[in-house]
Amino acid sequence: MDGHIGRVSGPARVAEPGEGIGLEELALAARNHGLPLEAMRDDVTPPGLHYVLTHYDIPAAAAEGWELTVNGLVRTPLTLGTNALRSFPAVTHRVTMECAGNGRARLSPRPVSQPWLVEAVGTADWTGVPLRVLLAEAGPAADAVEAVFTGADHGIERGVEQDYQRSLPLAVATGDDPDVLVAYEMNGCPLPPQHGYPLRLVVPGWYGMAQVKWLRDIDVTATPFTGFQQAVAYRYRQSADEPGEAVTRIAPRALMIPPGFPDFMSRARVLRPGRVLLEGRAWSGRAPVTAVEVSTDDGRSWRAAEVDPPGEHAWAWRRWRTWWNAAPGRYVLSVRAGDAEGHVQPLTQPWNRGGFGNNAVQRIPVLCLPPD
Ligand SMILES: Nc1nc2c(c(=O)[nH]1)N[C@H]1C(S)=C(S)[C@@H](COP(=O)(O)O)O[C@H]1N2
Ligand SMILES: [Mo]
Repeated sequence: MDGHIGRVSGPARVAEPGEGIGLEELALAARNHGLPLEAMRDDVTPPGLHYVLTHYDIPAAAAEGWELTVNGLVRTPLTLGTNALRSFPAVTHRVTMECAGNGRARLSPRPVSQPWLVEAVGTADWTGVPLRVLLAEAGPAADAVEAVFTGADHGIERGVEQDYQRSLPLAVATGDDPDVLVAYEMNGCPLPPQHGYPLRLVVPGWYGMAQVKWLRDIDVTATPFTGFQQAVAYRYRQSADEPGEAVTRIAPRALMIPPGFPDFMSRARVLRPGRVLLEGRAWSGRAPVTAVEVSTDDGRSWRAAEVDPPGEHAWAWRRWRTWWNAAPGRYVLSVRAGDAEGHVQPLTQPWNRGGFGNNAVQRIPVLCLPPD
């Protein structure tokens, strides 16, 4: 590690026992906001309410003059402006995106990083060109194994100066399940600056780290990428010195729109007795959601909720709902999803050092008031 950089950028660490969230984490949390959970009422998240996670600064970017290069082990290297990209047939996919660190703040011990609770999620209609169409144009060599994606943002992380870079296996990059997009529109408008203007990668079903924003280069390579965001960060590991396993697809999760009304400071929920609609969304990047269950007694008993049929948007969250007859008292509400591959959300979170892939069930304490 460079001595000067080491002074401003330390190694990864987990919090000391009892250590609260510090000012550095507060600064991250204020830059990288989550989805207000009530916004799950919308199929497509309204502009500005989708969660945001940006490691460094949002780069100054103009569509005019922006060039995406495709090079490395290809027959025909490409340089594409945004108008050239728009001349390919456009494809739109509705995709639920979630940060791999969602849920991290509840781990114990807590990995010190962006302290998400459960709200690092959003759903958008992304429009762009299928990546496989661009790669077919360029013609990867027979011995190519990966495509490496580089964003225009630059920073230091854990002592390593870098552009934000991630790779995908060539089979994923050139395949159609999921249909990876080089996107230039979000919800029918040019990408907002914080979501990657003017170009980003969208990898349906994968956690957020794969969805490279401010995309400027695609490099087809003969060897697997060993850059920081691939080989150091975003690995499931128990200790700092093991290689760990790559973080890829989104584990199943259901979230509830907190019912009733909140206290400003504590956000504790209050409601009046009677029939209460419990509703929210469920998704999985691994296989279709097959069941959603709700508990009103802190996970002791569960009953099935009604889930919308899959519909045409295979990579988008689905609405679920059930009615609850609330009597005065205190409750903890929870919801859990299971998918067609048999993955079910755990009641307690298995721990990993980076705090990735946390899909332990949400717990919502509520107070039901006595009748007026
Ligand atoms: N260039 C670049 N791409 C990036 C990131 C980044 O910091 N720089 N953050 C990644 C992470 S960790 C997440 S969770 C998603 C967040 O996408 P969003 O801000 O559009 O919701 O972008 C990914 N793509
Ligand atoms: Mo993320």
